[in-house]
Amino acid sequence: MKHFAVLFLAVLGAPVCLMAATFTVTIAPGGQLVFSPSSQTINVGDTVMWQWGVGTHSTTSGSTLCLADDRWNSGLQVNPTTFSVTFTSAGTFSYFCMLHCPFGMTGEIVVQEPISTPTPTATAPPTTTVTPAILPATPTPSRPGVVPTLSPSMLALLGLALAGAALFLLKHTSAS
Ligand SMILES: [Cu+2]
Repeated sequence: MKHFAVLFLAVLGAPVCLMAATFTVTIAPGGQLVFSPSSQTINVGDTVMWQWGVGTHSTTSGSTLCLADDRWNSGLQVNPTTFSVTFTSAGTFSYFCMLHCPFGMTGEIVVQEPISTPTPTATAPPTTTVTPAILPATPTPSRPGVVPTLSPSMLALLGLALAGAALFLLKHTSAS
């Protein structure tokens, strides 16, 4: 669905701002000491929303050795609680539950660079197109006899007309 939207935007040539998505991770569904899913892959700019299930838990960023790294920490919460983090850089971010990390209650968020970021090709320098005004116009033949577009019959007609005009002028100049 998201990809269709992105494609649609790309086709339209609209400025590509990837539509951020929100992924839900359930904390201890049914009271199990797990994050579900334990590994969630998202794109940069997406948001993960943790939703508390059964029991008291936290989502606390840090290594699987249960050491917090202070990227985020919901603190201990119970249902109904949600806690959201928007990821603005790529990487793999581990986290755990403060209470149950020793029981293996850990998870990770894998943040990828968006796969299809069409680089805007419209920014190609438009200065490469030479403005036609600067170009010297193709010289038009100034001699009337060599106009190549006239067919021989047209030339004959023109000759006749010229001859007529000459005769006409000759007649009038001699009459005066
Ligand atoms: Cu817990």
